[in-house]
Amino acid sequence: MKKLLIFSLCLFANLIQAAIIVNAFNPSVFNSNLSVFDSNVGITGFTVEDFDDGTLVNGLQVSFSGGSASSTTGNIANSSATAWGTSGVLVNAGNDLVTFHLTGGASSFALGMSNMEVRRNPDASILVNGVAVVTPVSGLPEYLDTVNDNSQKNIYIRLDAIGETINTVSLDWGPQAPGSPGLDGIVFDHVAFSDAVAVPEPSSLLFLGLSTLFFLRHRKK
Ligand SMILES: [Ca+2]
Ligand SMILES: [Ca+2]
Ligand SMILES: [Ca+2]
Repeated sequence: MKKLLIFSLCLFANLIQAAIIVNAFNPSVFNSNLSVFDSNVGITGFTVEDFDDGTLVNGLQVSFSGGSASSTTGNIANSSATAWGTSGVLVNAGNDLVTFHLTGGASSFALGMSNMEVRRNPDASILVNGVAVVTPVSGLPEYLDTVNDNSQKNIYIRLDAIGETINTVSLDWGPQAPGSPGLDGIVFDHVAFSDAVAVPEPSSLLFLGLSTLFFLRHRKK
């Protein structure tokens, strides 16, 4: 019984170490009433960056193709057709890797993506803390791409961390498709995140389990 309990605790500690839950939403959930949209995708109360200027909200930085992280960027465009919030958007501007840095950590992170083209970069994937969690983005059933060109919202994704902190979220284009007309230009918008929550270390969970065992043993006597 004791061995089983310790084994279960260790298993539990392992399970909560690396869980990123991917919640994907088809563009049909978009609503120009942003409080309705935020509710539809589960980000009510989150901190939101809508890219109406080149200054990012506190807690968010961005880097391009392995460059240094910055809280300001010039890669801003205006495109109400592809925006997931107000009309300003972030563009990759010829870079095949874009990384969002959560400087204080986050328990959830969400973003809208538009202008994706499978014909250019079919393997575009999302990494959390350097580990791939969605490969490829276009493989998600909620992904919409009817024009394979630069005029459409493709998908909104919310990532929820269980038992870990999100420090970085990267979009990695992967290799270009054979005969591709060039690197895909992608639009990001309505990036949202919630503060990190304190996560108990696996060792403290084990300590808690052993303390409980000790308590149970002594209660029996
Ligand atoms: Ca916007
Ligand atoms: Ca801003
Ligand atoms: Ca594109």
